Amino acid sequence: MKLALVVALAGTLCLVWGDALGNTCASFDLPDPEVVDGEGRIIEIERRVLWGESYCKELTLDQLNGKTPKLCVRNENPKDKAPTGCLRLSLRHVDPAMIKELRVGIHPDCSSIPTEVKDKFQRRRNATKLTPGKKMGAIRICFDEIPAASTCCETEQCLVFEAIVEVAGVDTKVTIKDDACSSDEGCPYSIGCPNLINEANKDCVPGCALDIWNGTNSNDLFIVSEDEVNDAYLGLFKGYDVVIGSEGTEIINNEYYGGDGSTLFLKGGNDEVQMGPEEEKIYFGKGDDFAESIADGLQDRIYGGEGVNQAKGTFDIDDILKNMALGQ
Ligand SMILES: [Ca+2]
Ligand SMILES: [Ca+2]
Ligand SMILES: [Ca+2]
Repeated sequence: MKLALVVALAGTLCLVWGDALGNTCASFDLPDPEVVDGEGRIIEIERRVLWGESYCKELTLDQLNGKTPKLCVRNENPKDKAPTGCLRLSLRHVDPAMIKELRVGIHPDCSSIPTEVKDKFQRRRNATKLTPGKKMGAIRICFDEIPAASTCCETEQCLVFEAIVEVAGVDTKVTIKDDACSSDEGCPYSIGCPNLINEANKDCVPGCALDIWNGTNSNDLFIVSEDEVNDAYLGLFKGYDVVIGSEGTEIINNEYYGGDGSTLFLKGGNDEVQMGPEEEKIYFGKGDDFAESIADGLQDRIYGGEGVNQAKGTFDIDDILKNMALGQ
């Protein structure tokens, strides 16, 4: 009886305590991962993970040295084959020496952003408080800082950003300039909870020197580690898929399946992508890379990076190709 009362009291206290402290995106359990791959084989996936959208937005700042300044949002580089749970926001084409202050916040809803600066922006960085040797080009925010009343898995949140940049000797407040954002500078920001696939999960036929990584028919996050000996062959299947590649070779097959889109960060190595009928963003790095496209009526973006890069197949007129030569 006494024990039950203590447990009940502790439960109530926890609820009150939880409310007082405020729950965050990191407070809620994520759904169980998928149990079969896109071929219907049973595979072991340990868990889902929170993963933020990647995008770049223009700023209320004129061109600097002929380039358009942008804010780019990325998930931090994974550590130990898993996401860190934090996002990194960096200013492109702005000299870090010009940046006086950076502020970022993410809230559940663009219509109810707190007005007080300290509540509106969960993270703030000021140039006057920098440790020596550090630069002001970027700021981070983590899922355990984003207030949440329920799970953030597959939700659209609201991102707010401000910077103070010294332009021609004058401290200037800079915000995001984008049609998709609301007047008080809130931008829609999606948070997903893909299956984390961080190891090969299917044997290749004997004598084959590829490691096969099969995805599921839902959203997957593939993280290929740098210590892979063989080339990695990845089948993404359906869903919205993200691949964090390695400095080695990734061969991506998206040709037959299609899905809700994919974003591929393939880094170095001679990487190859057979593109599918979906909206694809491909960031190749160093190395001689190859993409084969099909015209699907959706805007794809293919960035070749360094090296001799080639694109083949059919394209839509609004596809963006950078550092990619068109082959036959
Ligand atoms: Ca998938
Ligand atoms: Ca690679
Ligand atoms: Ca390249």
